[in-house]
Amino acid sequence: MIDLRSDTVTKPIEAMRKAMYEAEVGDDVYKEDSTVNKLEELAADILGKEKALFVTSGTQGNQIAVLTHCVRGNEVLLEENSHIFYYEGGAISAFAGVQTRTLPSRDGAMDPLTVESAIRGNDIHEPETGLICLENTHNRAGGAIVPVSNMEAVYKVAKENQVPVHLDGARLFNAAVAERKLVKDYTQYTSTVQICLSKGLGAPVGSIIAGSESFIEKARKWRKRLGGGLRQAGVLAAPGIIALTDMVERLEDDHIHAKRLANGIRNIEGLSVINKVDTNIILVDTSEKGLSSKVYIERLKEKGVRAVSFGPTTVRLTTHHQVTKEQIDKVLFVMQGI
Ligand code: TLP
Repeated sequence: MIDLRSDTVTKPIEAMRKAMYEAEVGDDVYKEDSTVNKLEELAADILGKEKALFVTSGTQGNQIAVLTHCVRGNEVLLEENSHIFYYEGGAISAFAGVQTRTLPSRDGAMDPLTVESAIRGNDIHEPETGLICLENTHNRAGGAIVPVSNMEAVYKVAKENQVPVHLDGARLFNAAVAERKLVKDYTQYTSTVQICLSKGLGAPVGSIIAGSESFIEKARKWRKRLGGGLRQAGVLAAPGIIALTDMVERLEDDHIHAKRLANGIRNIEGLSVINKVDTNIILVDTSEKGLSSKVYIERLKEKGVRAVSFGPTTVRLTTHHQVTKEQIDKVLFVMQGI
């Protein structure tokens, strides 16, 4: 089976399993796990923030960020197809008691003027804007890179209005590698950031949130309240260190594979690639084949290829470190036959 459902399906490489076995551990709720501490220091440095916190998942990291930044009754501005709005089970309203206000975008980049006009202040009738959320790369926009210049413009507006900015950077390293930038180039225009260790970077579990020292102290308490205070978590942090040190540069291979796959798909009658393919995600429209995404995905599965639906006639294919060039060519062969 060639599994292109997501880059979350990747299994830890041998060096990660070895590091898990050998990890020095302690009780992380007492901040005594030296491997977790090392991962958090490394991540804070890479992300250009004062402190970082190891959390169980991207979803938990985003939720902790909203809980820490906001109070109940706040409004959160976020892109209309963002993961926090679309795929987190309504958690920000369920847990943080905030309401969402979604804004349109072009390939994940919201217009700073639209953001500015959506910010609400202390009028007695209105909810106050507690947070602006960005996502880079943007998943539902097909792994699209939100330009640093756009992030800078949104951050400027946010600062002028004293509203914090949280970045869902689940795949931020994909953007940085594709644009030959540092992740700090993006995170300098955010108050806080969440990055996933368990997607293209290949760790089995975990995410990082990073921000100011006072933010992370409050976030640590929210993590505990949510049951995310882990004990000998060094066994999970150890592969995270390898993810950040050894697995970043190789994301370029995933991007090369994605472009190869997209180019091949463009030559198949009845299929069209509907995203820019900036990074490791390809969105394919199946409508001209007269097939729904569900049926198309079933046919792929029968022939040993897995994908997910991103809409009635949209299929998402995602490359990752367990997909080789030969497998990409095999997928194209399969798709030519459907
Ligand atoms: N995305 C998953 C699914 O939830 C859709 C995927 O397969 O792409 N932010 C972004 C931008 C994400 O894409 C994801 C996961 C998350 C946050 C949540 O991360 P986890 O799965 O660790 O909670």
